[in-house]
Amino acid sequence: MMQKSALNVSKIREDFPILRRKINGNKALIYLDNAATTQKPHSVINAISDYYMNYNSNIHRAVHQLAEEATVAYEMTREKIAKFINARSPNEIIFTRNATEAINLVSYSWARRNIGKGDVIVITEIEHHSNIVPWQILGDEKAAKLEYLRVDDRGYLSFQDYERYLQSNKVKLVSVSQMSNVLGTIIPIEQMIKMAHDKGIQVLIDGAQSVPHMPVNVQKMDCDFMAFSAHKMLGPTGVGVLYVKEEILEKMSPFIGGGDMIKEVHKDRTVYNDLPYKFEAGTPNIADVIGFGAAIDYLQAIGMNAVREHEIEMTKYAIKSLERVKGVTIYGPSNENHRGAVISFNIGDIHPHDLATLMNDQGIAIRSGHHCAQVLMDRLDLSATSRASFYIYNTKQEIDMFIDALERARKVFRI
Ligand code: C6P
Repeated sequence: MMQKSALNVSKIREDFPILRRKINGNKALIYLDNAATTQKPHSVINAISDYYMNYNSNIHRAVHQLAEEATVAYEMTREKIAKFINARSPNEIIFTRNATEAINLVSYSWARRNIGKGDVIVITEIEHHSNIVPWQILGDEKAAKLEYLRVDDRGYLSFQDYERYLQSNKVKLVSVSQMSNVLGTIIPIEQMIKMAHDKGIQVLIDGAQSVPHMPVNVQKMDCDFMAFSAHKMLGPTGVGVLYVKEEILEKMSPFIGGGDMIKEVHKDRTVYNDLPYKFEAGTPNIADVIGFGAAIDYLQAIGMNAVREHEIEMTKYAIKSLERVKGVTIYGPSNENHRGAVISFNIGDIHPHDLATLMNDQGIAIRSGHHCAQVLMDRLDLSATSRASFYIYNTKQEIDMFIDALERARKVFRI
């Protein structure tokens, strides 16, 4: 079957060596766990090994040629990311280990100064644990309150609740995920940010699931902070990004103290380095930041509008196909324009771990469990779901094979 797609998927697939892997002896790998982490193209793998083979060196310190080359490559990635999300300046881009650390950086360096007793942090019921636990820790420490915006069964937010919290004049921070990693729901964050800013409240966007899958423009959405991870967008593990508006970053306290984040250290005082280095203490993950630069190049070359279009097409096809499977319940918005390419579902009373194990027998990688979103699971009265999530290299043929495998599983469990 010819595939209609905004992307040349068969050409893209050639760039990903792992897609030639066999699972369980002879089963072609069908990788549908992209919300957890994506696969890496040759260009990313090569950029990392090129650094280690040809110019491995520490950065920002020495004057020798290797150090100069490594520094330029590292800083080039910062510039590429700034362009990718349309930040005003590369100084607004801080490298972290992952999205989780980026959110924690905001909680330690900004929120501990700006949130106090009786203040309120507003998050939502769809949040990943990474956007819940840091605020619980802060709330316990500062006697601040954490409020959850309720969502309906499809993951749509209650704007009435939101309006009510904002009116209370106690809210100091709104921190929301742009796209749910369980339901796929895309949150209308531009509207949320505008409403918060009208009250002088800062907004953090957890972009871990959105930045890899759709065009994201931080100046247009006007968020104050945004966190995301390289490994969910073709890049290596161990690198995350925190975007912060420069005027806010200038007033933030350091996160971790040590080398590279300082200009001068004396017995009794330290002068911190310029932005963004003040927030990057110690030797960073140089090789993987450079690898991330190659991932950004790859995504820029195919275009984020085309990525989003391809995923809408895949999601629509997958939902239609899944709906025909007897006993299936699909969670999240039914309109593919309101959601990303992540589909959580259950079939009858088959436990998601059992289903994922049967899928694996057939070479198909899906995720099962609570997806680090237990508050949402409680809200939906579920202990777990199965989850299939797509990216640029997935095809409708793979979805057909996934559906065939589900039908076989259904028979095994007599559903
Ligand atoms: N979600 C998933 O399978 P890290 O682990 O820091 O790279 O990303 C954390 C994170 C934050 N926010 C959202 C919305 C996320 O989906 C994730 C990671 C993975 O759904 C691993 S649990």
